[in-house]
Amino acid sequence: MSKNLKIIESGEILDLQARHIPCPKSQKEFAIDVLIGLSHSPKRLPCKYIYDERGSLLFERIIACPEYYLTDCEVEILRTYKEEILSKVGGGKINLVELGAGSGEKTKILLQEMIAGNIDVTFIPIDISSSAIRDSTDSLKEQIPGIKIKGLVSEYFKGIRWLSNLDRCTNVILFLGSNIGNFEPAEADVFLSSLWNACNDGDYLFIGFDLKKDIRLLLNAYNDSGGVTAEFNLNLLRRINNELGGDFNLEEFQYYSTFDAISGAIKSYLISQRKQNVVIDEINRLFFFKSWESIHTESSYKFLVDDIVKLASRNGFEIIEHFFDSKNYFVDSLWQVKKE
Ligand code: AVJ
Repeated sequence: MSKNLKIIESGEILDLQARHIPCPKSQKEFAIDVLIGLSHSPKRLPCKYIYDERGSLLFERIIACPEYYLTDCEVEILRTYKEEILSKVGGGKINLVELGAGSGEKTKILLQEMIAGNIDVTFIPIDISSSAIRDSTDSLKEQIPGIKIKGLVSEYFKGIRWLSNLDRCTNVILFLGSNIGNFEPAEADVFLSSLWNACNDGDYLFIGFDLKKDIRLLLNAYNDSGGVTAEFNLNLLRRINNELGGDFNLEEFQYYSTFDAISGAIKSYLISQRKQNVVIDEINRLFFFKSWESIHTESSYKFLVDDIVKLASRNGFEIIEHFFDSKNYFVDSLWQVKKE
């Protein structure tokens, strides 16, 4: 770790993932995860692989769908409570760290408020995708002149640990958009306790949760009338075709998503509409699909406030405040790391 320590200048991007070998490590991981997922019964694929360049653009289009209420709610929360949120985290030197940087639109609301309030802030987007970091860094530098940005291309925890070795700032970590909902419950605990370990006492986590609500609203959000969410999920198979030499016929797979009331999650699937074989060259495998056999592609967990309270306390965080939108569809919760 300490060998990696190097002060990065504002505007510079440090790539902790850089490898000087022709076959990137990430490509091998993709192949292995596809092999494991399609060999599993029932078949499954990790949703993180939806997000190549095309997948990220499709997600931007989902955000623009009228049925997908999550982003609008969170933007409303940030616009309404930005001053209150910032008054809670105090006025010292702050690292605003964003996990899974996205387009930076929501973060911009907080950053502009901090800069207007003369808070000494450095924005640190952390993402394993260097193109995502490059894009959000470039657009924010353009939109907020004089902003200090240090992009970190790294796995989340490696990046945060690197930060806490670096300086004595308060870290305010953003994990927005109900991205936490993509983890299975046991994985969410591993994620939060690892985050706690990487943080210093007194650091903050500002984390978004989509709340349980009328099931019709939930179902509509994942079944938009324009079929964008279907395309988004199918992008997984397209990526396997393009990057791993797969021969999935996308027309033969139907997107289906449903609310599982027992686990409390929207579960999304790609379903083989007929009996077929799929060859994936890069992993030297042929996969057999029965007719109507499913591949689980994504879980999007929905929460009760009570679930959130337990999640925080179980993993060593103290809840400072919940910020709700006016419809009570979504909550951004401000937590503080307690180590003493
Ligand atoms: C970005 C993970 C929060 O689960 O709602 C949107 C992704 N999937 N539509 C979600 C997604 C289908 C989204 N998250």
